[in-house]
Parts: sequence; C-alpha cells; structure tokens
Amino acid sequence: MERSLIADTVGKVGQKVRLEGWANTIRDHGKITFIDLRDRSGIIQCVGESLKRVSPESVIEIMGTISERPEKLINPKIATGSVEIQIESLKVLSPAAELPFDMGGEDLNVDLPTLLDYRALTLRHKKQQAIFKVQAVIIDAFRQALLKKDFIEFQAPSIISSVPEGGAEVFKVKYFDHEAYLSQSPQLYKSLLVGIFERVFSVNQIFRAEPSVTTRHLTEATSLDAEFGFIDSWKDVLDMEEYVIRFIFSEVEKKCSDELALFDATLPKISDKIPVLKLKEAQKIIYKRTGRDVRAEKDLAPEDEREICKWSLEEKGSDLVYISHFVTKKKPFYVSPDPEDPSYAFSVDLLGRGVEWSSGGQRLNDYKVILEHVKEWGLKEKDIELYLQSFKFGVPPLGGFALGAERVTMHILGLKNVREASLFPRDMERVDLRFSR
Ligand code: AMO
Repeated sequence: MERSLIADTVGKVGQKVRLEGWANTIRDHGKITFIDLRDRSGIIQCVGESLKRVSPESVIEIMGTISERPEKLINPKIATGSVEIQIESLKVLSPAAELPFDMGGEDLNVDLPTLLDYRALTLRHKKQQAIFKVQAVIIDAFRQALLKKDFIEFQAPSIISSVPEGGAEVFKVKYFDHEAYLSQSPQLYKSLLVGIFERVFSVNQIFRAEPSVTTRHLTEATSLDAEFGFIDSWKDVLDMEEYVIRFIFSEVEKKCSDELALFDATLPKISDKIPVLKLKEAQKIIYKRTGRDVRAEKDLAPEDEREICKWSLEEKGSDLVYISHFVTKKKPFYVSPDPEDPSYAFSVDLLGRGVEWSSGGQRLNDYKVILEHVKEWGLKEKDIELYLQSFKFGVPPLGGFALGAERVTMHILGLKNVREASLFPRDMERVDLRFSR
C-alpha cells in the first residue's frame, strides 16, 4: 500500500491507510495507547491496543483504518481533529534515543542555548518548524515580487577581494598566497550588474565579524538584495521596497495563518504609505518625546530606533518607518550625497517594530565622482577595479536595498532573538555548537 499523508485522511472515514512519520507524543493508558503521529503535512491521533513500546520522536509506520471521533472527543485545534486512526500494525523504522527534554508540549520549554545546542532535535517541534515555513514564504515572496517587476536573479560570490561596506567587521580568508574576504554584502556585484541587466536581485548569505553578542546580530545572515537602474529619484527605491514588503506581508497572511496563530502574531501595520523621516527630523522627535538630546549624533542608537518606531505607530499608524539622509561620511563610498546638502546622503534604513530591517538608497553613478569618493574614503582603486570598470563604461542612475531575512522573520513573529530565526545561527560564540561546551 502506498504511503498517505496525514492531511489527506480527513473525509476518508473507513479507508485503510499506511502512514509514516514521527511519534510526536505517546500516551499509555494500560492496554490502550494513543500516539500522535506527525509528518510534513500535519498531526493525527492514532489508537491501538497492546502495542509494543515506542519512544517519542521515533520514526514509525502505522497501518490502520480512519475512523470518526466521537463528537465530544473532536479536537478543533488540529486539522485532523475529527478523525483518528485505529492502529492495525506498527513498525519502528528508526528508533529515537531518550529525549533530553519534553518535545510534546505546545511550547518547547528550553532556554536559548539548549534550543540551539540540540538544533537537529528542537527544529522538529512544530513551533520551530513554523518559523522556517514563514521564512521560506518571506524569501519566496521577495523573489516573486521582483520577478513580477522584471528583475533577474543572480548568484553573488562569497569570496571577495574588497570590503564594500567598510569597517572592520569582516572575515579574512587566506586565499592561496593572497588575502580575500567573506562577502559582507553582494553590493558591488549587484550595482555592477545593473550596468548589464538593469534590474537584479539575489538571496545571499552575508558574513559579518560582529564582535559583540546582541539579540539582532548574526555573523552569517541571509540578505535579500535588490538593485535597479533608470531611477528618477531616491524615492523610487523606497516605493519599490514598499511594494516588495507589502507583497511579502500579503503572501505571509495568505499562506501562514496557522503559523502566525501559533505565535499569536499579527502582521506589522502599514499606513497608506510608509512614513519617511530624515535622520535630523527623527532626532528632533526623539528629543521632543524623551528629552534625550541625540541631535548631534551621526546615527541612531538601538533605543532611538525603538522610540521612532513607537512614534510611527502612535502618530502614523505604521509599524514601519523609513529613515533617510544619514551622514554621508558615515556611509559606504558608493552612497549618493543629496546635492541640496551633500553632507547627508540619499541613504535609507527601513525600521520595523523597533529594529532596522533594511538599508538602501541611491548610489553614485558618475565615474568621476565615484573616483573622488574612493579617494576620500581611503580605498584603493585596485581593490575595486571591477566595480570601477563597470562605471567607467556607463551605468544608469541606480539604487537598491537589502532586507535581512532573519530580522524580518523575527519581527513578523515577535521572536525575542534573531538566532531563533536562523536555522543554524552563527555568532561569536558558536558555529553550530558552542565553542565552550
Ligand atoms: P546593511 O549592512 O545595513 O546594508 O545590511 C542590510 C540588512 O541586512 C541585515 N543584516 C544583518 N542581520 C543579522 N545580523 C547581521 N550581522 C546583519 N548585518 C546586516 C539587516 C540589515 O538592515 N549594501 C547594503 C544594502 C544596500 O544598500 O542595498 C548593506 O549591506 O537587516
């Protein structure tokens, strides 16, 4: 008999089936045993008499008959709650060792280190799986949104010869007799490719040697990058990103209602248009609301980001807010300064629910000005020769943005730590397992 999926049992009362999956929970009532069986499609209660002992999480095969549950035993919480399987035979395909903690509850009650140290096991829990189902929908929606707008996907290299974002947060790689780096961002490649395809996007791992442990930094993250040419203004970039974000939210709403419900999560609110504040305006608002004078600062601190998001929700009814016009010299060399006041740039962060979700903006496309910036930023032309080659031969006015997939997932679901939104998070203290174990 062919294997059936659990989700397909509903409405097939009386039929015989062969199910395969994991023994999610086992309740022994003397002679009668209840096993909640889990497969990729769902979970179902199976009942049998005088079964041999099975340990939780073992992989099993059950042959049985689908029967209707008595009215008062219907479980409205699960899709298969109106039926159960009368077990006729049970075979263990792969036994599980004794579990280090209970996996059967609605929540997985373990602390974060345990959650990560037992990743191969904890990811089996349905709430853990839900996080990554949502993430998969987010990433797919990012792709679909841009494909609809005629973008083409590309694969960016991970081993690179320069440090596009600047700063020391970079992993050096010994590359034969040379020095190379793990890519902080596909930035230079995506801009270069605008000179070829006009509109490009990539879903890429990025590497940041973040020297501190915070709830929002990973050393390896998933960057959803988009870049496009022939823009009339930096605001075109904001509009494109807003379109992508709205598309992502509508896909998550359509496809992930069960997953959102598990986390009691509601999608972030967006007003008619995502509000835009210049850095200076944001700083004035923070001063007015809190008395903290951050008006001379060159960037927003995490508490400033939280305060501006609060303002945005209270005053504009939006969980998302753009901050533009960061200090030019604090941004990478490729940013386009605002001609009205070149000390501020057409660079934009998207903040959501208190944290930065993305950065982006308009880039320089004038070869001569790029060369001036390269000098001013203390870079060596030879390190970004390929990038310069592209602009030497003409690239249209361009801009783009990059969303962090883990941060978006984290804030849609209301997770406390970005590590929870990474299947196998890397940070200062771990590559899979903790260094100090
Ligand atoms: P930025 O450095 O702001 O911009 O990165 C873009 C987005 O990627 C995510 N992100 C991270 N997430 C978790 N841990 C990290 N260590 C981490 N670093 C970055 C964030 C962030 O907003 N080239 C520009 C983008 C552009 O201008 O198009 C860039 O890399 O969500």
